[in-house]
Amino acid sequence: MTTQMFRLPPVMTSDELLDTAFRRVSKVSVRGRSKTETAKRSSIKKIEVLNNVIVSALTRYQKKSPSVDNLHPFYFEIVDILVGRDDLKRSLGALKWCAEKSSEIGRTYIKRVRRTKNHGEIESLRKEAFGRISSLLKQTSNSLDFLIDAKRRLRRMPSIDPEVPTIVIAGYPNVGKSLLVRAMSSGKPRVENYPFTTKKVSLGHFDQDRTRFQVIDTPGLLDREMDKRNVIEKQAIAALRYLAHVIVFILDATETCGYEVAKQENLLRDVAEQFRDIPLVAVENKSDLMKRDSPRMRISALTGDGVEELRRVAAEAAISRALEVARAQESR
Ligand SMILES: Nc1nc2c(ncn2[C@@H]2O[C@H](COP(=O)(O)OP(=O)(O)O)[C@@H](O)[C@H]2O)c(=O)[nH]1
Ligand SMILES: [Mg+2]
Repeated sequence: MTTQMFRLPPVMTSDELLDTAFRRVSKVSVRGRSKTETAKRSSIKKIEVLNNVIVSALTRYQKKSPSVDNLHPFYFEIVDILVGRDDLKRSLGALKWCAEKSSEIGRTYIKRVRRTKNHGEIESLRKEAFGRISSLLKQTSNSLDFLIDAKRRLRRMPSIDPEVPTIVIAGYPNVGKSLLVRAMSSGKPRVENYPFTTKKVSLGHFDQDRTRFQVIDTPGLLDREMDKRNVIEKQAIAALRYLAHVIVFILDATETCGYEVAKQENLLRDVAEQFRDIPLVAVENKSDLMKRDSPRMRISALTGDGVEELRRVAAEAAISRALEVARAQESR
């Protein structure tokens, strides 16, 4: 399974590719023993060059594009959201078709040039071959444009390793998610794109019992009630299912975040429902601001109080979930 980021190769538009190919064609210079032989060899070479430049580019685009089917399910979902896996497959398939068709045209015309006895026909056959290959490539321009656009969209892919046990932090805005990612991480968290939220997610790491864990927050995703979301946001959230080994849900009992506790409890229920099979730890943050008894773990992302204990609990839950996932994959 590919865990690397899904990247497409650089792709040229059909016009750019034709320009490149014709520039190469213009450099062709061959000689034969007679005028007719020179004309034949030159036309054959030109058709070959045009065809080779186009076919090798199209083949390269196709070969260098990672297969969607081998993607980790987290990235599979994200690629599907960002570009649509069916459209992506269709576009790559169109390139393959175009490359085959172009080779076929090239072969046919080279044969015809070779066979002709009529000197005047050589040049017109070459022109015909060029015309047919050019218009074939123009028919594929939509697919090339699609891939160029897809590459741009895929820049919003987060570079997260889905094989690393992952703690996903959820909760309303301003409850302390970002600060907690920072408090739990050994270094400074990285800032990443996540599709369909304009907000950046923080991504940190820590080591516990010689295992590396990653912690990620979810602004714009798991920070308001589920029924307020559109289809795409729901899909973006669903992708988290393949990433999260444990969810840490933050409550802010001080309500300095601006949301009533009752509302926060509703979101907690939503998230628990959405990620039913994934362990969930609910914690109360900002313990430094307010003393109170609670059956839940109390922490302060600001002072670091209880963070060590949370790291231990979350790591333990993440490991058992990771084992469960691995076992489920084996028995498949
Ligand atoms: N006193 C106190 N303030 C906190 C604590 N955690 C977060 N904050 C503050 O709450 C605000 C929102 O925190 P932030 O991490 O940005 O919340 P997010 O929107 O959930 O990511 C910031 O001003 C933080 O400094 C805490 O444990 N104690
Ligand atoms: Mg934040």
